[in-house]
Amino acid sequence: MELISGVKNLYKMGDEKMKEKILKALYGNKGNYISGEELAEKFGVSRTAIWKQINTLRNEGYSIETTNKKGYCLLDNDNKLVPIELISNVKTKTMGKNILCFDSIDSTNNYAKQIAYEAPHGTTIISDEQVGGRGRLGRGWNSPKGEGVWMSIIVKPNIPPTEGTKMTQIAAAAVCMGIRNTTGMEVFIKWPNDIILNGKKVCGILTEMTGELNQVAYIVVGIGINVNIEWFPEELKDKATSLLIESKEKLSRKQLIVSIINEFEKLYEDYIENGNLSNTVNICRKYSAMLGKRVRVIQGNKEDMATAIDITDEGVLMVKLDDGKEQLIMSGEVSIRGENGYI
Ligand code: BTX
Repeated sequence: MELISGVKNLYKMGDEKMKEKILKALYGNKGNYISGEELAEKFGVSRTAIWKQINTLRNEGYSIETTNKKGYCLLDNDNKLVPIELISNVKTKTMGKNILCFDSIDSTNNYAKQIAYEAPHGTTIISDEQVGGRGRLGRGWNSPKGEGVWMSIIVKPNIPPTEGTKMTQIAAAAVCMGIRNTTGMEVFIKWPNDIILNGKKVCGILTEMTGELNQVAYIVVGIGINVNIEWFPEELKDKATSLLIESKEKLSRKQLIVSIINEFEKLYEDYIENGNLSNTVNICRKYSAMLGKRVRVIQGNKEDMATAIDITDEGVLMVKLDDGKEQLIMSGEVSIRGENGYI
């Protein structure tokens, strides 16, 4: 597990701090040269010290060009996820204002849970790849390197645990709007935690909560989006897709991340500050992949056919069973599948 960089590092002493400062200066001047002399003067260190840090940054994967005369230039590598770049582009108060980026990790949700108590609200963990990505109920989540958004946001809402499932609805609405706004692609929400594109799963959300009986300590909202994945293993081929497969275009993960964090904060604040879930629910209804459709309601060994008829103001799915009875479905209790069984 290698931490590329993060604001957390700013609190470390010496080299790490200097490296972040240099990166920030290069990033602020992206595509242009800054001389070693200028950097050395600016930060009160020798040119050799600057050169040493530049080499470390290069080893971490940053594309930094050097010429003797002009100095150093950070090249625009659109696929590299850099905390400062993401942090300076989000238009939020707290969400995504502390971002940690990893090269590889087991699961961003696992890491988020490890640091959740000390991490500030809104801290976001992103990894280029996950080697132990998780879905619900111990299922796996395929997370290949450089081709997806694998991220977890830590939130600390002042709510009782019974309200925690609303975070999944808020995240689903934010991802749906984020993808629609940045790509124009017509994605839909399969209640409670999947985003669907052309009938296949393009994103999954895994919300994990810790707390006392009456009070949530933290919630980790894990979001996995198949962005530039070109192919899926045999067992996923029929049910999974990516934005690239459907649009035939490589897309910017950065723009997508920034847009989702912005949308997430808006909907989150609306609910936490104003007790208003209606914007979230309206998005979940408007872009529902389920309403009016036939669904299978699976509870333990029991399976019933039904029609999805509404998402309530509380974000709960209402179905009409074939025997005519209406039933409210709480997420986590029951598994809902499309009629064809794929998603
Ligand atoms: P889920 O339980 O609804 O879906 C998991 C199922 O989806 C798997 O059993 C498999 O059939 C299918 N699947 C696996 N990988 C993919 C994929 N890349 N695309 C489409 N379908 C797939 C969904 O759980 C919640 C997934 C959350 C993933 C994020 S990524 C960041 C964070 N960290 C982490 O470990 N999980 C979350």
